[in-house]
Amino acid sequence: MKLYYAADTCSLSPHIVLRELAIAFELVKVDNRSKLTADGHDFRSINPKGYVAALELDDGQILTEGPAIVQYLADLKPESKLAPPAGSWERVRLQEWLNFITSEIHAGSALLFNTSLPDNVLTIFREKLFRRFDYLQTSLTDKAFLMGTSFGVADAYLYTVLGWCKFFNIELARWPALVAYRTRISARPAVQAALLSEASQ
Ligand SMILES: N[C@@H](CCC(=O)N[C@@H](CS)C(=O)NCC(=O)O)C(=O)O
Repeated sequence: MKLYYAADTCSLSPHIVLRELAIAFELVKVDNRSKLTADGHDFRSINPKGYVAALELDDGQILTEGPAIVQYLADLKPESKLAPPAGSWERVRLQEWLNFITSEIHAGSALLFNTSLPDNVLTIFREKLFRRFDYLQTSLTDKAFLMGTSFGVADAYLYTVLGWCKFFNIELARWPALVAYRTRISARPAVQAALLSEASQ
């Protein structure tokens, strides 16, 4: 299996999941500006959407979209319990979280990277994002992880996108449950290993 990734992006989420599951994989860096892979291929010929993450399976199929990739990976090792069984009500709850993260937090934060937008527009997007953080603060006040007591794929994703606050000068301390959540997840060996390997490539 190969994971196409770029540092400091959403591909950290499936990267963490691969390491949590102890699945053998190759990491291939993508230059998101030139769209070239570190081994010299045009990334768009691998993923025509032109963005990371992309997972190449051993049979050559390419799977894209972070929420789909992490669920696919978790289902390879159901005993890891990184996702509830497909078809269960709990799995629907996981999908509810993944969709919230992708559409509200990931997409909502991505807008803030666009510094060509006027300040008043960026303020509107920031305030909308802050309302989503308020909701997360309430949700994570009385539980360690999004799905309850154990770490799962939605946590790998939320951890990843919350990490972008440093790029927008958003002080996460305003949401103490989110700070504690990030600290808890940062301490996981798989997370440390993923961060280290992305930083050293
Ligand atoms: N819908 C995609 C979005 C992926 C995405 O936004 N990737 C960003 C990095 S976080 C990217 O590679 N952007 C480069 C580009 O769009 O050219 C997913 O959820 O996987």
